Amino acid sequence: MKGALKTRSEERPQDVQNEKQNFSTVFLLVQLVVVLAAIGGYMLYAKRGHTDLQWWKTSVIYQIYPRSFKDSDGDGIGDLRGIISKLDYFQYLNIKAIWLSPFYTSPMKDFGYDISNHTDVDPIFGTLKDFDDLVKESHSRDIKVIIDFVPNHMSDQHPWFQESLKGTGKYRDYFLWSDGKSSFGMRKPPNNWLGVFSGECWRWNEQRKQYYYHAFVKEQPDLNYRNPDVVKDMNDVLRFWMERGVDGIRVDAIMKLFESENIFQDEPRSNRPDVPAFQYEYLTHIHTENLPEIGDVVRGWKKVMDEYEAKDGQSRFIVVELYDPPAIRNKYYDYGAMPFNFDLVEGLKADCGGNCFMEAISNEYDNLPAGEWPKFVLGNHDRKRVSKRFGVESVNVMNMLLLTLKGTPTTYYGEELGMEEIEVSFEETQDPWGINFGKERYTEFSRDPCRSPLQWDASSQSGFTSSSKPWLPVNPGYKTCNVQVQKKKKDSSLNIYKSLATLREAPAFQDPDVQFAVVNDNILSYVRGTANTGRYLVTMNLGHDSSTADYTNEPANAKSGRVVINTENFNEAKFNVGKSVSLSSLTLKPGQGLVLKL
Ligand code: TEU
Repeated sequence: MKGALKTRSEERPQDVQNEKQNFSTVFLLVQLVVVLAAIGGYMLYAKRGHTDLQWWKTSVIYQIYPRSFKDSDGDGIGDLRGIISKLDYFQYLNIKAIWLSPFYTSPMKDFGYDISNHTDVDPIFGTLKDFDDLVKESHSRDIKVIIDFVPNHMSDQHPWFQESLKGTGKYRDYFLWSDGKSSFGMRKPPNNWLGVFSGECWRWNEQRKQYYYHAFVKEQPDLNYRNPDVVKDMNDVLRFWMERGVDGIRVDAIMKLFESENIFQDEPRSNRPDVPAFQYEYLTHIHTENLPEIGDVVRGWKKVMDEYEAKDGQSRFIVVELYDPPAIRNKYYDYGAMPFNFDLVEGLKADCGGNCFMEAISNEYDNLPAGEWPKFVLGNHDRKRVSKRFGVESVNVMNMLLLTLKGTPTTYYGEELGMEEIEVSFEETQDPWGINFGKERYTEFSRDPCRSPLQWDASSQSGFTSSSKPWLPVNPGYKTCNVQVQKKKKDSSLNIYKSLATLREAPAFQDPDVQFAVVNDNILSYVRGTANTGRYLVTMNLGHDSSTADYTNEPANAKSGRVVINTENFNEAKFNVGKSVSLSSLTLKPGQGLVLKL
């Protein structure tokens, strides 16, 4: 054995040479392994943090209300060509998904949510060719296109309803028809249900000599989903748009899809104080909202979309619209759709500050079914704008909140500029919901004020249209609040939004959970990210008083942080981007917010 071992002196030069070579080979191999491990680790990290999430998790969804976005032909109403002409705007903002409110053929009694042909574009908005171009142009810019799908009702001018009026043939039971009931010899609707926009929801039709049910305006009869042909035909509508390359759908008014089979049942009173008997909230909607039968229909849509996903491997997205708490809305995850979360749009207590916002946000996270993805919305075409609800001075901090939370954010057009609402007199009000409530109360309900044209520049009608009369007036403040002006100003709402939307793509703001830090009546703060992704502290004063706090403990666990984004309203150079800020005693005034790299 001994002889088998060689001492150093016994080694021949060739052996030494071999050993040297072996050593350098091993060294090279080790180096290679280290480099490969680093690449692998990085890929894994990148994958975990970002790339394996579907596009609808990583992107902001930007809602376009086509009437108000950009008019290309001078009729005062926005259109598809107008949108195409502005697609670069989304690239500027780093927005990767747009949702278009209805652009289909419509008599416009509810501004496009009353569809008379589901498979064509209304001439006001353009043509199918324009839509195809919009999809093509968007995709070439890496922007996904989500369309509004309106399954619950349609226009009374739709051929299916016109056929149904005859009372015979295939379309006879496509809608909810009833003889009503007789009370003291008088004909009456079958029940006490109310329309969502308030008032009656049963309308007598002389031709058919029956009542039909309409959850919204009388020109929007509800479809009857207990008829399998309706289900099938609406699936085909979906296929039509999937064939044209759309990436997702936002489903309108999902909660109203079914009504109790026995329509001779009244809904009970809600006993909510100060609600008059004709107002929708007067009743509790046990026969007309969120019936379990909706599940199978939504699953059917998911199946249709899965067919397309299977073809090209591209994830398709379904988000459904309902204003309900997690216990109700989260059922829609089981059906294959993401339910909108409107907790930040309505239901926040007056004077909501840090604690109260945390409660609203936790309501989403804590109730999320395992494996499902959270989401947040700040506004839409049915609700008051952020500047109206939280104050003009809070626009930036609210965008900071929306874009730094974990979950898919939806931004309503113009919120990136902090657009303000317009004033519309009762005489000029166009929205049927407002009109229903009369001169006394129309401002509570009218949606016209949040639908004014997007303010592009300081030229006539804010560059929205060449017409002298846009369909709704442009906000008189457009000369200073517009895209062109804000693009040039480094710390404008627009550029803060752009920075936030860009930062949001960092792995720290994707998968890692929100870890709440200092939270009090004013401050809401949280840490995003891990040691792997890099960590950020987001802190915002959402209350009414100045607040000084120590952030150095867990989860920030740092003495200072470097400012990455601020809300611009600081007037103190120490909060400028790039500055290091001490976390032991940090003061924020109402409306101020910071994103700090730890
Ligand atoms: O809205 C559905 C709808 O009724 C909610 O906005 C409503 O405020 C809530 O359910 C009341 O509790 C959708 C569209 O977003 C809206 O623009 C249409 O007018 C409506 O459907 C009818 O299509």
